[in-house]
This record gives sequence, C-alpha cells and structure tokens, in this order.
Amino acid sequence: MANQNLISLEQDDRIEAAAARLSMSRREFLQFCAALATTLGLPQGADAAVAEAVATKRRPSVIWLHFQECTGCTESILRAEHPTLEKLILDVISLDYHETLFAAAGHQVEAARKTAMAENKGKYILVVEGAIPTRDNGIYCKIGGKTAIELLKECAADAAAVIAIGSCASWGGMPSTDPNPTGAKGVDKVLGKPVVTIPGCPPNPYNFLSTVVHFLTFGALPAVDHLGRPKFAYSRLIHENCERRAHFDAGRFAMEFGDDGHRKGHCLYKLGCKGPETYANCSVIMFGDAGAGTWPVACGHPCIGCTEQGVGFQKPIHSMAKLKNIEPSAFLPRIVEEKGVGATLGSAAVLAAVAGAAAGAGAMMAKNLGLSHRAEEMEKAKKEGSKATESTEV
Ligand code: FSX
Ligand code: SF4
Ligand code: F3S
Repeated sequence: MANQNLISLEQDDRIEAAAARLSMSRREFLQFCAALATTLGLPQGADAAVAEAVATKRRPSVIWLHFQECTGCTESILRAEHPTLEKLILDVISLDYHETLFAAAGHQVEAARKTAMAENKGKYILVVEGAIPTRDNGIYCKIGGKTAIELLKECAADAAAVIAIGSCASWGGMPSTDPNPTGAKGVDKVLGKPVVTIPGCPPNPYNFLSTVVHFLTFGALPAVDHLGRPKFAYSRLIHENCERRAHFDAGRFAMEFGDDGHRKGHCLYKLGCKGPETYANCSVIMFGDAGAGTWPVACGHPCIGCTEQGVGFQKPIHSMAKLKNIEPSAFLPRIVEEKGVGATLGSAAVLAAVAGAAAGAGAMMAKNLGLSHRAEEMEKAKKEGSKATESTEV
C-alpha cells in the first residue's frame, strides 16, 4: 500500500531542493526518508515528517570528540555506500568540530570548538567516540593540553544532548579489555549521568543517522533502554532475526570453519556466535554497506557481540553464547500485534531495497522490526495501565 503523504511531497519544492543538494532524485530522497522512518519503527505517516525535517530543519551543531579508539566509528560513517549516506549525515548535522576531518590543526581547531560551543550554547549535540582513560588522573589521553576527562566534562556542560558512539564510548569497549591498563571507561561513568549510546565496533552508521534524524524531526532523542541504547535498534537479539535461525532451530550447525555445515550456511552457534546474547539490528539492516547481505554472520563469521557490554572483548570469541531467551524467531508472526501501527509496507519494502536484502524476506524483517517494537511498548503500556513513553526528553 502506497503512503499518500509521502507521495504528495514529491511535488514539494523544498523536497526537490533537498534532493538536489544531496545529488539524489526526489524519489530516491523520499525513499531514503521512508527507510529511516522504518528503521526507527515509526508509525505510518511519520515518513513524511522525517522527509520534511531532513529537508527543512536547521542543522544542529555537532561537536565530535575522539579519545581512546581506532577511528572506526568515523570510518564506518565515511565509508558508507548507500547513495550518499555520508553526505546525508553531513547534511543533517553541522559538524563544527571533528579532529579527524578537520584540515586545520592546533590552536585554530581549538578556537573553532570554543566558538561553536559558545554560539550554540545549550543547543549543540556532543558526540563522543572512544573510551576515556581514568587511571592516574587521565594522563593517558591528552588533547590541546587537556585530559580526555577535562575535555569531555567541558564540552558536555552546555550540550543539549550527549551521544556516545561506538562500544568504546558506550562502555569502554576494546580499550577496557582486561587488564584495562588505562582504566578506560564509558562516557556515562565519567559524566556520572546516562547518555544515549550507540554501541558497536564500529557501530552501524545507519543507527547514528536515524538517531540524529529523530532528534531533528521530534526535537528529542529516541526512547532508550536501561543502557542508553535506542530501542529501535537494540531491542531485539540478533539471534531473533538471523537468516541462519532456521538451521539453529533444526539443529544444523557448522562445527569447524570450512566444514560441510559451514559451507552450507548452517548456524554458527557452535563456533561461538554471540547472536543469542547480543542486542543489535545487524541481522535486520545488515552492516557495513559493502554490498547485499553483508554482516558478520552472512560472511560466515560468528557474531562476536561487539555491541554488548560484558560480551564483546570480554568473552573469548569462540566460547559458546548464553541463550538469553528461547523465543521463536522474529520471522514468525507475533500474536500481540494490533492493526494500524508500525512500519508501512511501502517503507518496509524500501528498507529491504536499501539494505540490499531479498525483497520478500527484507520487507518481512523490516515490518516485524517496527511492529514488534510497538507491540512491546503496547504490552508494557497495558501492564502499567498508562500510555507508553514515545521519546526521551533532552
Ligand atoms: Fe574503533 Fe570507534 Fe571500535 Fe571503538 O568505533 S571501531 S575501537 S567502538 O570507538 O573507533
Ligand atoms: Fe544466527 Fe548466530 Fe543465532 Fe546461529 S547462533 S541463528 S548464526 S545469530
Ligand atoms: Fe557486531 Fe555481532 Fe553485529 S559482531 S556488527 S554485533 S553481528
């Protein structure tokens, strides 16, 4: 079923201008916004609001800090292959400070950071990439004479929102691996307050873009779980939507890399796949934009749980995962869903195309993603007897 609101925007001059700015056709631009709305699990009609916001809203100023990390978060955004995903990201935000991307150096960039912070006081988004070393008063990471701890606290003081991008900034990630010689910690621990986290090593750029677009469209960050992770992306186990799930259920496993089961695409659980204990949407929206169907499990490697605190970089890669639940695969229809909510069929199909998935299975996955999130909210609301919270105030 086509979405009338979105189609009516095709004649809108503002949409045409935005599409031209991004070297896209109007149709591509609208399809992309519909896919974003689907990723966010927004209800029917929200895709038009997303398109309008991306086309017309003032870009929020972003200060992007780098601490202990490999710059993979930034790389994954810049290497994105969708038509102009990196262009879109740089179009929806005004990137006013970013050490990797700035051509200038030294005092010049320090001045740019201070100017952007002063001009956008209380309104800018602080994005933090990398863990913060806290041992020995934080001397293991200094920028412009300041420790990471000092710089983080200074930049967070007047930010409208703080986003920790990548597992390092979210909970310490790789730098915090035992014995954690620098005392690497996540942003929330250093600031002493919750922040929005987008874990992954690297994180999926699509989840970052969707989070920023939510902020742009609704003036608030998306609803998050107890670890600060946006629910639209991290409310489901990878195992629930995995393309190899039927093999798991049927007891067909790869036992060694390169054996018959591995060649046939059987389940990687016995090779240490952490999908059953890792919350992320890699199995739904794929990962890395390197082409159709690319994400670790599709490439034949077990998920290492890179998004999951206590799993990624903590558990040995080939040790067996804990099965967090025994729910049937999310490919199967749920029994609690109500009609009229969740992703539209049109936008689900677009996401399937964007993700490069087979149209039927991809549309089913995307449809399920939006609906299941709504279903969870509805179940919670029913239990609490009140309306579910749609977003988090900033
Ligand atoms: Fe690297 Fe980012 Fe991993 Fe960390 O991504 S890809 S080490 S999460 O902070 O740069
Ligand atoms: Fe997929 Fe891993 Fe689960 Fe097997 S164990 S179904 S490979 S997520
Ligand atoms: Fe990471 Fe596993 Fe996804 S290793 S990229 S969480 S499939």
